[in-house]
Amino acid sequence: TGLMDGKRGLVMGVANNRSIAWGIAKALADAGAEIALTYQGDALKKRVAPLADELGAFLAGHCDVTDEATIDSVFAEIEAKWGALDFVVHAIAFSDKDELTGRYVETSRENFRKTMDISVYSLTSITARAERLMNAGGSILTLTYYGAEKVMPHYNVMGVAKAALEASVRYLAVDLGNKAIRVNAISAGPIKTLAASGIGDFRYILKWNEYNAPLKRSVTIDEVGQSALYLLSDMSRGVTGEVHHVDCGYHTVG
Ligand code: 0WD
Repeated sequence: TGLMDGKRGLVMGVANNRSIAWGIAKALADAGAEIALTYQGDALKKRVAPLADELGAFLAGHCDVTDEATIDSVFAEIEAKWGALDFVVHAIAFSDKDELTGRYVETSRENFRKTMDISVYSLTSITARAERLMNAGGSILTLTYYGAEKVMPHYNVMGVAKAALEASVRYLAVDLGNKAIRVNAISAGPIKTLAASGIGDFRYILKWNEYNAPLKRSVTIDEVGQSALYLLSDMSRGVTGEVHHVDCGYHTVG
């Protein structure tokens, strides 16, 4: 029997088979969970549909988190199909790549707003919907990065957004705690994904982590998936409001 047998949840942020959300979805499915995936736009639908098939997951539709109506429609699909929800994975972030290089001080108001809206507010918006469908024992997980805690080269406005995301995790954990719903984050080490390729000098950051992390390598999406399994399962039922580093130990030395 699997750790996640009988549990059903939504995984948001699969763009392709290199996405962290994909590593998490695979680990959940292997452990017996039933999964729903969303995609952002038709271009990604073509990528995500075959991945959903691979896991026997259902496609809960298009979701652009800047458009509340698309979030509502995803949750309506899930309510119609399952009636309830045990977990949600939020693996979504965006910033204009022209501002993920050079100096933070040059961040534009427009991109600051957009980055905060997509990368921070979306967790709150999704959590509010999830709360209505979630059983006691529900678990919500988001993805963050060490650039929230320390200045990392080129991470800029995304570091400021991740700091706000981590604070959101703590506030949401308090709000939902009396319903026995937990909210946590994984702070993942750098992994070469579509989103990461927008960050200036990403290969250098990756190498720097490999040289300096205690485990002397970078993490994989499967390793993030395994740790996510702990935070999304009843194994971690005493854990909420936590930011758990899955970074080969880099945060202890960086
Ligand atoms: O090194 C890394 N890759 C790390 C990533 C280290 C630590 C944390 N993270 C975080 C990211 O900041 C993000 O929150 O992990 C999360 C997942 O990112 P990822 O797996 O690295 O990147 P990717 O595979 O590109 O997935 C992010 C997806 C988007 O992909 P693209 O590349 O098309 O922007 O977030 C989704 C989209 O699928 N996304 C949106 N979804 C709904 N509405 C939106 C939106 N407006 N914008 C982006």
